[in-house]
Amino acid sequence: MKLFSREVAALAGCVALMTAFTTSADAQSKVQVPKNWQLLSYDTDSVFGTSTEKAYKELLKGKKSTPVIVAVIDSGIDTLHEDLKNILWTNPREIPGNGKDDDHNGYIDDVHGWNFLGGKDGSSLKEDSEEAAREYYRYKTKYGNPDSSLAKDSKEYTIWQQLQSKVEKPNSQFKVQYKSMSKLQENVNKCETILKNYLGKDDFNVAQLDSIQTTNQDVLLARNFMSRLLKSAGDEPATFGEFKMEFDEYMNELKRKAEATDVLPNANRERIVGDNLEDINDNKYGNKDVMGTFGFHGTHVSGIIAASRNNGVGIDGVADNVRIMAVKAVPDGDERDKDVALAIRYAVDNGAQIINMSFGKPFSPHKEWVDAAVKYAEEKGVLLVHAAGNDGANNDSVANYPNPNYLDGSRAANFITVGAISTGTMPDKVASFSNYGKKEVDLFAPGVQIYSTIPGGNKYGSASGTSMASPVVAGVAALVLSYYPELSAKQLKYVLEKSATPLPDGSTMVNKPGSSDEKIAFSDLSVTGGLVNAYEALKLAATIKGENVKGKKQHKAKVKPIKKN
Ligand SMILES: [Ca+2]
Ligand SMILES: [Ca+2]
Ligand SMILES: [Ca+2]
Repeated sequence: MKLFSREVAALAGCVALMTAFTTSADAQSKVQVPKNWQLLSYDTDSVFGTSTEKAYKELLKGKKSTPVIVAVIDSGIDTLHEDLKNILWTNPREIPGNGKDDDHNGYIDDVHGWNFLGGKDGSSLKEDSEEAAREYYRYKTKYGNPDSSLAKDSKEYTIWQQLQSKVEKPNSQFKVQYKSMSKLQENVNKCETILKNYLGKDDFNVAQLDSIQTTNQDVLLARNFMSRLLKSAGDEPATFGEFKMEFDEYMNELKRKAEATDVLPNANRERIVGDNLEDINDNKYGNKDVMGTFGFHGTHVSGIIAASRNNGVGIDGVADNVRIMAVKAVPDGDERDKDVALAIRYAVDNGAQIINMSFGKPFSPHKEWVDAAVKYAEEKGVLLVHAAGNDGANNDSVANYPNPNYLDGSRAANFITVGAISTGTMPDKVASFSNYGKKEVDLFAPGVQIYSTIPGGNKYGSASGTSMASPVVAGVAALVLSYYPELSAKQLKYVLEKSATPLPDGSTMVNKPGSSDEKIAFSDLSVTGGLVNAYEALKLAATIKGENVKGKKQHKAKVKPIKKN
């Protein structure tokens, strides 16, 4: 599952309430922060950003860097976006569009990456089920019969009971919720049609709505309804189109949960992708379409890492010498262990040095496949950066996959798990949705109201989630590696974590994620107790003798220089 936009869930709840009232009480307003707050510093800007701009100014002027390939395993990327097209990885040995696998890596015409959700006909799997529903269905055939003589004290039976309480019991609740939200969705759609016709525009924002003057009662009602709805979404300058995309995603999630026990969880996958889901060696499926139609999430994540800096348009990514490799493996719903494992292997085999993984799920039926891929990345010196999750949960006690804990009991040394902090000026510095864990979450990074690239014609917008915090860290890792290319993945992890900064004295107590009023020391929420800091990481990297001479040579020759605009 993609780990962002949880605000939409809250929003949908608040909208449902709001529609029941007729008062014009303003929805909660958000603190205005600079759009690039994740790059700023506490000492100069009073936000808990990464001190990236400070690092460029004070540490990196005139220094040489080496290109770093960062794979983004995600929902696809808008490869035509003005702020991304120049920083995409291009497979140097693949001739585009000739229907041949020129570099013999098993994937035909993989120019900017690969789509493991692709079908033979060029289409893509957008909607997949959730892993809990897939597991529920699998176990049901075994344990679903109440007369079953299977041992009720086995470990499997315990999992079956968990699945029942996670999937079966809340199902009727989700059905009710989906039904009532569908009514709201109908209203949204009706108002959308009225307003688009009246304004003669494909999209609109709050200011445009508020300036409508008319005696047409339908238009007035639609204006009032929509204006309040968008204001409650908070994330200014949200356009209706932006809101609609997130709202639809929320509705799809609700639908998946409502239908979890009624539909065959593998049907879509089998129809569109058609691989053998139980065979990891059946690995040459998918297609070249890394863009597709649902790349909001992957496009946003990629911009955070590496959107072209100082090119006069859009935003600045964290790192200025990165090539983004697009590996599509995350649909709406939960990603498959098989795709995750093969996506990691694809990235490693094609030269990625860092892999961003802004996704996660509570069950992993083929963890052995993912473990083997993580181990493979570890052997090849590739750093994995993973989002901690958005359930406000403690990862030390709640499972969140993938994770660095191998089934054999050992632990991956190339794996960083990232929690999200909020804008520095707010009292709740830790994002209320962020997962945490003194053992399982390594550090925190900005993950609320992050402004980045979105697909559909050189657009930009804000999103929140540990999905946004993870690429901030991947970006800082890439920045450090590009100036210190001899660092191994293990050293890179050490540098980022060792240099993570605590909250300043006097503000170390934070709201505990997932609770309404409990406080906790920020230092107890992660292994390092700190925030990623590019400035401190680069200073520390300068003092370390790198051990990765081989890796440097291996990747250097494969990358073309970035075209300047
Ligand atoms: Ca190929
Ligand atoms: Ca080709
Ligand atoms: Ca830019």
